[in-house]
Amino acid sequence: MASLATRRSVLNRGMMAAAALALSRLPLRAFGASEAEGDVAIPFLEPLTVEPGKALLHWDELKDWITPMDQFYNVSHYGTAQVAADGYKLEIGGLIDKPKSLSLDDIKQLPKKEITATLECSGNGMNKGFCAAIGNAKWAGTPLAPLLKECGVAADAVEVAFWGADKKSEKIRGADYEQNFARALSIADAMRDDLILAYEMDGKPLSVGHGFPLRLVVPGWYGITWVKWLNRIELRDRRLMNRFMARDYVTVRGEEQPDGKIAWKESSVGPMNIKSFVARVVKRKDGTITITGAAWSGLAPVKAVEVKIDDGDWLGATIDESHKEPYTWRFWSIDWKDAKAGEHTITSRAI
Ligand SMILES: Nc1nc2c(c(=O)[nH]1)N[C@H]1C(S)=C(S)[C@@H](COP(=O)(O)O)O[C@H]1N2
Ligand SMILES: [Mo]
Repeated sequence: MASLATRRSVLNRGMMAAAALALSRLPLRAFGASEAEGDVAIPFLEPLTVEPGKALLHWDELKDWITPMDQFYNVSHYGTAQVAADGYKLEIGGLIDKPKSLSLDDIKQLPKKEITATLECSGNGMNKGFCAAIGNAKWAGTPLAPLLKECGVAADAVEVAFWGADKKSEKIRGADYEQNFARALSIADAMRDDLILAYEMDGKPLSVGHGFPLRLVVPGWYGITWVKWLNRIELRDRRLMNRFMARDYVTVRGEEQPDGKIAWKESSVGPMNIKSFVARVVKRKDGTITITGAAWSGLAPVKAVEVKIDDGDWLGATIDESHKEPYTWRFWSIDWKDAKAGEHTITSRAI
């Protein structure tokens, strides 16, 4: 999980997904429902492989803005926690005036908010075998900020830690410590008005794998912060420096200093970086090649997507305006009219 960026860079380059295709040599696969009759998908020379039975995004079939549940990835570092709704409690404690203990029904009585947001593992795109750990879903639950305010956050609290029910023994300097999964946010980040404690995904109760009965949803931030099986929220006066804050999910980034030198800085993963991906290539009846893909970023919206074929110029792609929310991926497409038979490389970038 390393990224290099300098402060001077003008464009934020997305993950440059290069894909080679053969326009004539590979057998053309017949194509599914959403395309016009006669369209044929052109397979990539280096297809992304998805392990059978594993829920991962099938990029080459990308057409649903909301990711089908059976393609929605899972990452669970300490295995899957089985939490019964019966007897479940969310404890809110630490540096607050009024600690709370809420059942699932108590939480469902609170104001409900829906937000469609793209969830991506920060490791997504690290290597060819891990390019499909992303999905878009409609999450519903209760907003976090009013609940924290109601509890009365103490003046000396600096951080909010979110604990999951899943746990494992971690070795720290030679000794073993049982640890629950946890991530923390600064008070300011936790008080954003669009964070929710979600109990629904796409209109249904969260599945066990996605965090039943409750998970934190942090729109625009990488998945690591979206704590599943959430059962404790704790206000703290010192920073949590556990495995998932301070050892793993730490990026190394070169930042240009005033003297022009690069200083390497490590920081905990936070908002999502801008990325784009070439998903599908389809040959139309009239010979036009339509290239489609997705682009997404964390807190700032995607403004444009550009596509390059082989060593050609960057060409502006059309962004689908019918499907957008502030924290969701955007689908894009571009038509290529004068394609010659042979192998080609397609690269996309988002701005
Ligand atoms: N309790 C808990 N929450 C967790 C994790 C975990 O291991 N335990 N993994 C995180 C990571 S790294 C990611 S990418 C997302 C994945 O969410 P999903 O499994 O619902 O797709 O959950 C996050 N929340
Ligand atoms: Mo992740």
